Formats: sequence, structure tokens, C-alpha cells
Amino acid sequence: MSVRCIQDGLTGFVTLDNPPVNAIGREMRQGLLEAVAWAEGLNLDRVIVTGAGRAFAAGADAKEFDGPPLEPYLPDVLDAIERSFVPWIAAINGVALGGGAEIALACRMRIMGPGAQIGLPEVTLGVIPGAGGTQRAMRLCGLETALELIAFGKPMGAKAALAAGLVHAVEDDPVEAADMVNTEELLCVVPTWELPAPEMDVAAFSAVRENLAKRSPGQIAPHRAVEVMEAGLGLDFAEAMALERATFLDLKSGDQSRALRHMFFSERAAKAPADLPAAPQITQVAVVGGGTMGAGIAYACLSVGLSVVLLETDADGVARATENVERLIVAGLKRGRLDDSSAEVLRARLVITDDYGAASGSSLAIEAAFEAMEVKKEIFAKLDAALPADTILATNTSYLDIDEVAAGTKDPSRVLGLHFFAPAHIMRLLEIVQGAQTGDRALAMGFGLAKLLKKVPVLAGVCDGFIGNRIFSRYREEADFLLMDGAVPWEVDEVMEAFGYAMGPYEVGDLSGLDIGFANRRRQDATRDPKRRYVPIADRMVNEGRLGRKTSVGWYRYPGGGGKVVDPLIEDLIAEEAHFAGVTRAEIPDDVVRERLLLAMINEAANILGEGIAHSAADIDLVTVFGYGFPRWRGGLMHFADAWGVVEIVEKLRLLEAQDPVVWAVSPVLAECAAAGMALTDWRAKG
Ligand code: T1G
Repeated sequence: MSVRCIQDGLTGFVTLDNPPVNAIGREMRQGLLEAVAWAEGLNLDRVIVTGAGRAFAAGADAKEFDGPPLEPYLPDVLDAIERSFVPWIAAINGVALGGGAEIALACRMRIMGPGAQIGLPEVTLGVIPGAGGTQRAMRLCGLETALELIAFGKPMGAKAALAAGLVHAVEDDPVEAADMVNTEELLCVVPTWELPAPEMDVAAFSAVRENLAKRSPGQIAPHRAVEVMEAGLGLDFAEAMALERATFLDLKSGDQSRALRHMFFSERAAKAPADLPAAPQITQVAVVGGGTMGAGIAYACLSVGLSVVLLETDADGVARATENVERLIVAGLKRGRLDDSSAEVLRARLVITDDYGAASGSSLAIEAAFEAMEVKKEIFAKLDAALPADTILATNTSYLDIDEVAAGTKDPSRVLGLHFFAPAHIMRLLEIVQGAQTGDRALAMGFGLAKLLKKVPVLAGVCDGFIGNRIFSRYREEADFLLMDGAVPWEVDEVMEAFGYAMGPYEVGDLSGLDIGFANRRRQDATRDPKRRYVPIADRMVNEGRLGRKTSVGWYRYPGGGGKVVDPLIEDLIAEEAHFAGVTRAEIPDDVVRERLLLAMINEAANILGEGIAHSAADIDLVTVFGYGFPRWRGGLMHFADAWGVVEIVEKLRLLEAQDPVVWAVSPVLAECAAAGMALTDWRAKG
């Protein structure tokens, strides 16, 4: 039963109870409608509605969005609550989000617990509030606050909600406080729907639209929410509610909502495989290497309460590592994530030393040193010698072969890859790389650390670049092919920014440094297929010292002050390389640039799926969105491919394959899905 009703004297207590977060499904809507009638059949002077467990209500059950709306519809239920002659009070004990917030807004009064949150985050699922949120919120807290709350979907805490006028009080025990409200006072509160709509404020609407263009580029729902609120000012409540509902239903069936719901549920499904043992307890972590990544990993671990022994090679390394971690702590203080005392606690839990023996109490050691196999082997030999036999050993390598690293240790079953993404304390993706001999305990430790750090864990097999970097390498390779064929870096970047990336591949390259790709290509020289097309433009950039931001010149020039400018010399350099290669360049239309880059990534990702490097298409979506900036509102690379259509993708790939059968060999997984009319998201390895 997802709605429980109990009478106590003149008070009716209604509890929303659908674990774990009281999502509002059909049963709860029906239960609420019956609760209105139940309360009106008794001699009550109020109904207090609250949530069981840690939430008030997490909103409409998004699992129901794929199907047609089922009666009773939430707007009708809330209309019954709002017009009931027994006034309802919302005792907001935990998160009241989306439809959960709308239940509260339809109540006559709202009392929040100090730790509760209230919000209308529907745009994060590609829809807008569909049960009165747009119309009731702006009547209660005014246009500007309602626009911010709805267009950006960020919840409010209790203090802010009280100040905004969304709630009447903040009390330690909201249920008890609701029961103490003076009946006369309660009856004097005007039902929300009877409140006047706010005056038109042109400036507020243009400001929010300007803000949306910067903060939510490409997303449709936020703009539709603003349109509904703007139109609502000129309509009566019922007409405005009808417009809101129609807009919600329209968006719910749209591509962006399907994509964002796919991401929402895929992210929550990213957990340790059910057959793994429980994660061993982690209290102390050793991190080897105090450079940017190592310091970021150390800081991430410190921030969740772990102790860290940060290992360096010598006194200079210790000094550098100390500076790097301190810089992150100071940044945390500046951003208000830390205060002086919590910063001191972090410092007290950190030891930075060149003595590996100091790390002997660590459950896990994470190597984040220079990306060279010999360096890693040497470090793992030292870890092997210094740490207990049950300490799990992880490498943060971005590309290198975990099995080769493990082979040098006494017990390869305790070796795995934990691939963090820079900045390691901010980026949520963690690729958990399973070597041929990685044991379950090591994997359980990896997933346990991911949960502690609130990372999105994705299990990956061993190959060059695992999941993300392998796709990214193919993306970068195709981009350079496009340069040779006629494009220029800034065109390619503009095309992919228009697609929804925050940055195109060339700006990203300048940010991370062109020497990283150069080193990887040199590492791959010995094994590269001699028949595979190779473009030396990026190599020439590095040979000429154009490494990107770190040398103030790369694909762009960086004249100082953070900006970037196009460098016409690049066009000459590309033209010269094309001349040497005997290639006649020609202008390439934007849609061809975009297609070739997306097809290259999709084909590579399908191979990664087919080889079992990734366990599901959804995992690849998580990697591309959380690690590489693929637009979330497109659902990740594989969801996007399914929405595009696998049959059309394979047709286009076949044409490219005819031109270059090595680079564009069509993935068997794509061919199989196209032939079977199957979505990539549904593809499963045989056996
Ligand atoms: N629908 C279905 N399932 C949901 C859900 C929802 N709205 N919210 C959470 N779950 C599941 C989730 O998949 C997970 O399942 C479990 O609950 C715990 O969630 C009409 C149309 C509330 C802050 O956007 O933000 O209302 O993995 O792991 O970290 O206008 O869940 O255990 O099987 O996230 O403590 C608007 C979405 C909906 C809020 C809790 N509401 N939820 O975070 O737990 S649209 C939202 C959240 C709407 C109305 C419109 C978070 C949370 P499983 P969790 P958490």
C-alpha cells in the first residue's frame, strides 16, 4: 500500500510509502485521491501528509514515462487535495522533488524539516513540471525564483525555500509542527490556485533565456518551461494548467526526455556486479605519485574521510606532492567545500613520504605515476615488497596493459586498473579495468572505492585505451583525417560544439597537451597496421613545439588571459602535409564532418562491445557522457546511435568502408543489429 491513512483525533495522517524514495506511481495517485475522500468523510480539521523513510517523494515514477499516462492523473489528484474542505499540510521530511514538490505546493500549508529539499528538477529528465509546478510555484515564490527553480532544476534547501515563500515554516519535526498549527490560521491561508499570478516581467524572461543559452545549450525542456510560465501569466489557472500538462506530455515522448531518462537509470544501474563479494572495508589508501592525478585522487579520498599515504620518489617529489594537495585544499576552502577545521582534519589524515613502508596499513594502493610501463613495473615491485599480501594494487593508467603490470607481481589476482579522469576529485567516471587474472576481491574493492567516492563505476576489459580512451583515440584519428582531407581544426571544433560537446577535439587536445597523444602514437608504432591510413599532422605540431595551452600555442594560439585565437599558420602546416602526402584537399560540409566523427566513434564503440571490453551499451553511454563530454541530453553515444537508427548507420559505414576497408571495417555488432533490426542497447554477447 503506497499511501497509509491514520486518524488521530481531528488530524488525519497520510504517509507516502513507496520505498526507497516514494516515487509517485499509479497506486500512490489512487491512494491520495482516496485519502481526500477518506478525510472528508471524517470530522477532521486537517490532513498532514508526509513521506516514509528518507524522502517526502522523489517525484513521478519515471519508469511509467515510457507508457501512456494512466488515470488518475496527478494534476487531478492535486486539484482534489487543493480544493478539499479539509485543509492539507505538507510535512516535508526529506526530498520533495518534481511531483513530490507539486503535492506539497497543492497543500494549504508547507512545513519543512531543516535538512529537507524541495525542487522541480523535471528538466533534468527532459520534461517540465506536469502537475501544476509552473503555475503554483510562481504564485508562491514569484516569477524570478520560480524561473530559476524550474528552468535549471536545482532544488532548494529549507532556509532558501522559507525565504522564497515556498514554505511557511522550517521545524525540526515538521509533522509535529503541522499538528500544532492553529486551525484558524490554517483556514486563513489562501489556496495556491486562488493566488494571483505574478505581473509580467520581461526582463526576468529575457534574463533566464540568456542564462539558458549559456548553461543548458541544446536542451529543449527548459525553454518550453519558460514558454509555459510566460503564457500562463495571460491565462486563467485552469487554462494555464492545461497548457502545462500538454507541454509535459509532448516532451515526455520526445527524444531528449528518453535520452535523459536513459542516463538517469543507467547511472543508477552502474553498481558492482551482483556476484561480487561485499566490498572490503577501506580506511586507508596509498597513492603513488603526487602529480596532478595522484594529488587529485588523494584529495578525493581524503574528502570522503579516508586516510591517505601519498608516496613519492624523493624529498623533491614529496615537496611537489605537498604543494599539489595543498593547492586542492585551498581551492576547496575558497569554494566553501571546506572550512578551516575540516581542512585541518584532511591534512591530519594525509602522510606524504618516500617511505613505502609507511603505507603498510593501506587496504588499497593506487599508482598514478608517469605513463610508462617500466616506471609502473618498478613501482609495483616496490609495492609488492612493502605492502601486506592482501593489499589490492591498482594502476590509474589510461592506456597501458594491466596484465603486463600484473605479471610482474607476486599475486596478479590483486591487481586491477582504476582509471580516474582529470580532475580526479571532480570527474565522476571511474573505469574499473579487469585484467585477465584480476580476482573478485580486487574488483569488489574497486567498486567499493567508487561508491565511497560517489563515482560512476564502469567495468572495462583490457585493451589499448579500455573503453573511453579507445573511442576518443578513434575520434581524434578521424578528426586528423578530416584535416588532411580539407577541414581545419576550428571548423571541426565548431561542428562538435554545435552537436553538444562543451569543447571540440582540438580545443580538448590543446587543454590536455598534444604530447600525450604523441607519446601514445609512438607507443603504438610497433603494432600499428601498416595498411592503416596515418596522418602525421599532430606529430609535426609536437615536433615544432606546439603542445597546446602549456606552450601557449597548439591548434590555437593562447595570447594570455584564458582566450584562444585561430592561428592561420595551422592552415599552411596542414596544406604542406597534404602536399607531402599527395592529397588534394577540398572543403568538407559540416554535416559530413559531424557524421564521420560520430560514425567513427559508434563503430569503434560497437567493436568494444563485441569484444567484451564493455559489458553493455549503457556502460559505453556512461563513459562517453561522464568522461568525455558527450551531451547528456543525447543519452550517450550508443543511445544516440539507436535514436539515429542502426540500419542507416550501417548503410553510411558501408559507403565509407568501400573507400577505406581498413579504417572503416564495419563492426560485426552493428551489422548484426542492423540485420536483426535490433537496438545496440539490446545487443548481448552470445553465450
Ligand atoms: N522515478 C523512478 N525511480 C526513481 C525516481 C523517480 N522519480 N527517483 C529515484 N528513483 C529510484 C532510483 O532509480 C533508484 O532505484 C532508487 O530510487 C534510489 O534513487 C509530474 C513529471 C530522489 C534525490 O527528477 O533525484 O515528477 O537503483 O539511487 O542518491 O511534474 O533519486 O535503487 O533500483 O538516486 O538517495 C522528477 C529523481 C520526476 C528526482 C534520491 N523527480 N530522483 O537520490 O537515491 S518527473 C526527479 C533523484 C516528475 C511531475 C514530473 C534521486 C533522489 P534503484 P537514488 P539517492
